Amino acid sequence: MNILVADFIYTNEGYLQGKAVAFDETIQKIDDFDILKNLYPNAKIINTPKNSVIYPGFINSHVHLEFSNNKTSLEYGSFVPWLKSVIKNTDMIQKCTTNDMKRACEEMLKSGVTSFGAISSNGNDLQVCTETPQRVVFFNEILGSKEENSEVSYDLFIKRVENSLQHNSQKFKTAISIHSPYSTHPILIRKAISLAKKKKFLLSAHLLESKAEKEWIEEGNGEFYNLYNEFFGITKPINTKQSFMQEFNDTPTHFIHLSSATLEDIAYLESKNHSVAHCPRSNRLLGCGILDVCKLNMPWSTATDGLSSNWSLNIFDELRASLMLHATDDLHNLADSLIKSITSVPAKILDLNCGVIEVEKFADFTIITLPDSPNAVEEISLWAILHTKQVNQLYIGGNRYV
Ligand code: MCF
Ligand code: FE
Repeated sequence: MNILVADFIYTNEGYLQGKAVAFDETIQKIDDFDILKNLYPNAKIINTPKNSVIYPGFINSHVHLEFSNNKTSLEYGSFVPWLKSVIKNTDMIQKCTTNDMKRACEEMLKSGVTSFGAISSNGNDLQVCTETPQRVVFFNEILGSKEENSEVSYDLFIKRVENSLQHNSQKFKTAISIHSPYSTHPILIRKAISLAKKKKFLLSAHLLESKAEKEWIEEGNGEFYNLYNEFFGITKPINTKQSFMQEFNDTPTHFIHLSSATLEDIAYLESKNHSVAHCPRSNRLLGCGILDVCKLNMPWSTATDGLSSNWSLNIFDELRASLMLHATDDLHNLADSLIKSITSVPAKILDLNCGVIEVEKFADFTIITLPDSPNAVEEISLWAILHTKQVNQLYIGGNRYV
């Protein structure tokens, strides 16, 4: 048994002061230090520096590890030019080494991320995801816009799903990602969703990210028209906005972005119990605007997306950017919501037994240290976001990794 002591503990009831947490692989009890010490006299005591805060380990619900070697290769500023640059750099994934991906996992770890959702385009990230200390929801991606190639694409996808299934464990969960309405043929969508239902796999999909995507799936024109015509000889979208959203009606899905969704689209997705990953830096860099998260009624997480559309996987960098980009929202409420968006909310979305400091949850902890005492407990979320670059300690399943 271990007893972790810090000035503050973040719980769903707010920041507790003067308490400690007893844990082994899971959390056993949260109480006064003296009470825990009496209850577990042989426990190892872990002290933390003054002004430290214990958070549940952070969850980054959406990342693409296979693009971890991008720094200056992809074109930023506008979505379709970015997508063209991805298509042009098809060897990027092949050139991304195990070390590039390990470094990406480490960067997340040092910023407090103890679980992440990995979109796997190719399966090249499987080994890294099974060996990293973090919990991983491994979303095997399916895409392909040509009907005549759908059988081959599906067979390759199933092989990747089967490979990943062999690694299912307490720390690794196989899931499915349908890339997007513009890139995935309805035949593939239906097969993948019916597999997800049958095997109880979590589902994710990029949706309504750019204005160009919205124009294409709503009206069949805009920048995507030229792209699809030029690259694939396709002149009509393979899914409309409605047809795509309807495919997911009875399978709550973690949609990514929604930065170009209308209020009506959002109300529809809310009514079907879906959730969304907000990736503010990715959206900014690819010219996709910003999702107004404070107005949402559906669960939303904050995620980094991949290094394909970001300059770091440090989750605190993402939270700081979000604070700046949502410039007119109440600062303290936003800071509190942002902490929820990387803890309890994504834990529910990804069905992980962590994300809150509560008895029986996994002992996944991120400990940060504020540079000075906070004037008010209510302000801790903001100070933590503004001042943290790296965490002080980090535990996953009761084991220390930072
Ligand atoms: O989330 C960002 C932007 N939106 C869509 N896709 C991706 C992102 N980062 C990487 N991707 C991948 C996606 O998984 O890029 C490819 C897919 O494999 C685009 S389709 C050729
Ligand atoms: Fe993405």
